[in-house]
Amino acid sequence: MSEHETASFPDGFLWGAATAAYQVEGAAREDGRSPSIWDTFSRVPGKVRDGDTGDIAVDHYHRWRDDVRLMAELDLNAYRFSVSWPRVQPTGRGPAARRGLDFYSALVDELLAHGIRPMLTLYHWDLPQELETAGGWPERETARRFADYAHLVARALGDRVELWTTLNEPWCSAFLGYGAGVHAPGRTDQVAALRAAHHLNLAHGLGAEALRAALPASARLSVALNPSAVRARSRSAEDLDAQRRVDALSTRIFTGPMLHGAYPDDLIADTAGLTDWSFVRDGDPAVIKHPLDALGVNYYTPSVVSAATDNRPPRDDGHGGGEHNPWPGADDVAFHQPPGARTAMDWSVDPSGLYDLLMRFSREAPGLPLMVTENGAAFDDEPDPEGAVHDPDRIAYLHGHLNAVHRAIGDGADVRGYFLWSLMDNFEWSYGYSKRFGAVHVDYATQARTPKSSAYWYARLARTSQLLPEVPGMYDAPDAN
Ligand code: PNW
Repeated sequence: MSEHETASFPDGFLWGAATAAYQVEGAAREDGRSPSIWDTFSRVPGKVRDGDTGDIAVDHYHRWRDDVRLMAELDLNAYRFSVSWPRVQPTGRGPAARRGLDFYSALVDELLAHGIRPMLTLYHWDLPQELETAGGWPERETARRFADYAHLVARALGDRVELWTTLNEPWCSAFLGYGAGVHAPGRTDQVAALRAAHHLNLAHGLGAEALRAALPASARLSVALNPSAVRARSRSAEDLDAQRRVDALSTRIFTGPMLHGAYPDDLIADTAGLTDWSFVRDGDPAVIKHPLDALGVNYYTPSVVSAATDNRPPRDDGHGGGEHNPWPGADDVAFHQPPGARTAMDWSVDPSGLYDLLMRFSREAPGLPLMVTENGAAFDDEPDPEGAVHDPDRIAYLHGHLNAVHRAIGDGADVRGYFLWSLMDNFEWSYGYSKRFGAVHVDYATQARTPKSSAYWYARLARTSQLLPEVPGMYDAPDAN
């Protein structure tokens, strides 16, 4: 099957788009919501571009009905969103905030009324600030709090939501949040980051147990990871070792315990100079290995690494450009810009990384369905004088990556769905509103939503499950469908 033929996706394939609570909701102080670590962090001068915050974001907390209508108009059959922990359990402990839960309950009902399957992520980085003040993810207690929160959400929404995801990208939470300090809570302590990774793993396991106990048997549990498609710059033993180490720190630190019930020996050896891992207690790996119904893969760009043997300039690995290393114990690994076209994030476009990851997990975890829980690109999209937003670069990006997904399915990977990041432009973490990942353009002054060409392109795909060979310019108007 070549890129010049139409590619058919399986029946029942989920065609979705994704968002996350802090990135879209706004309404930061409404209905009893308390601050999350991102409310705090975004107020620290210099941490988020232009001093942006999620206070208003794209006002989805008030515009959700219109947003669901838009999803329906775009023929999506699934929507991946996250629940804001501080909105439904403001201090991270104790009883639920009823009005916060009511918001998600109404959202779920509206999605179902439009034939859109909700996929709910419990944690997309917005830890209640009170839990961070008590120590945050480096502390074991936070994992127990998460399980309690998971139970509370499951009891409220479990009768209608079938697809559950515990965590989104725990790598970012642990290593960008506690190691590099470029994400909330902005700490720069490599041991704290490793402890955070373990307690996020434990939160996943305890959370999965709590979900199972509260949900009907038909519920499907998953986690969304951002595994690295990491390549060595050369075949030298040193560069291959750099690749192995980054693979351990980015991916196997999570898939080891989650899929196989143990941390990789090489990871423990590589980090022996930092920690003896005594924060991992007997029994933890068995909890973390709780059976999953799907594995979510978020993918944007590959990495290229080498051993750094000389004095090199400050690292630039595309993780926010901070001065603190998000790779504990790997100060002697250099990151290089992979070849190819770049997005507005300066991330290189290379769909083969997605293919490789899907094939890897289909071999590593036979029988475990896969979902592409995020894939997409930021470009500098602006409306033309008529108000239309043409984004041929995004169409090309999506087309290439969906071809990679199709090729993986043809080669035996059991991929059940694809979620475009993102439904609409939103708060892009430390980049604020400066990076637009949406298929739908948002005018931040008016909150007007305008589907970009890529949204119409994707709608056609969602409607037909047929990926056509690329014809440049074909989707530059809504009526081109
Ligand atoms: C993911 N990195 O974030 C998140 O799940 C989304 O919330 C986010 O908007 C999207 O990808 C685009 O960035 C990432 O530095 C943030 O490697 C940073 C990195 C990876 C993913």
